[in-house]
Amino acid sequence: MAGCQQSNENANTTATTAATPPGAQSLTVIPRPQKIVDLMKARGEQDDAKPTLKIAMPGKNATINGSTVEVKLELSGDLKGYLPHKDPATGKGNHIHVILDNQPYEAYYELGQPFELRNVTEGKHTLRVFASRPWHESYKNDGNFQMVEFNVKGGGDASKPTTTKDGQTMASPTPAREGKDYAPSKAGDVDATRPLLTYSRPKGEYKGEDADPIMIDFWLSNAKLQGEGGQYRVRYSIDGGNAKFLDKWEPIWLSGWITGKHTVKLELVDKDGNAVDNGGYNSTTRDITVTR
Ligand SMILES: [Cu+2]
Repeated sequence: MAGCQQSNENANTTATTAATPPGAQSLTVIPRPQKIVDLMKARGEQDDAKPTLKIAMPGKNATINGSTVEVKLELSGDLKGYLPHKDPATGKGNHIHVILDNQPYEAYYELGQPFELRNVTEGKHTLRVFASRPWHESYKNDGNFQMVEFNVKGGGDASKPTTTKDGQTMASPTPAREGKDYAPSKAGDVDATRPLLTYSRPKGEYKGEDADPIMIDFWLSNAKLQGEGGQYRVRYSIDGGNAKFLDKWEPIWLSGWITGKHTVKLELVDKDGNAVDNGGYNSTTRDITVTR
């Protein structure tokens, strides 16, 4: 009996496909990791900061000629020592999450120089920004989020696949700027005054001790969740599995990820569980990879 069961288990676990099937892993929500609690203590008052972030460029409804869009941000408010900066030793630090359309965010560390959105395709786009901590948890105070719409004329070639030139800096007299080559995308038909869920984490690749637990975090505009006196809920599902709900606007940490590819879906729903659409941005699925 036992031997039979064991061989079945082996058969199941070796049949690894591209995406992890639901049920192959059991995820649990765990409290904020001690490592982060300790970091917060070490940071002093910073986690009580109330950053105010404004997009100085591109201007609201501005038209940009060419495929490179310069982003300039103004950070003010009650910062309590909060300052975006990448520590060269650890590669970590406070940073801004910058989101073109509904693509995965990019990290922007040194606000003294512009961040470049490169190879942006022609047409209408949105840009969303908010200040985050070294472990990618966003500040959630009023004022720490801004979205603008802008237009690109003569932009990047949408028919060409985008190649990331990470590490491949062209010879240039000016220091390399932070920036990102973008895959083709366009703005959703989004209304900034309506409920808007902005997907933030997780994204990309998770390795070693960063792969467990993994944080889910998002920004919420014009909507209050049920646990905070509102009518909305955030629904999430991992690897296409059962829907779970978040009724407070705060991050959660999920433990128990198995190695491989996973999908994370976040959606804003109303009190009846119906999806609340806003230009397609309120339902986002990201692929992440866990390696060990
Ligand atoms: Cu981040």
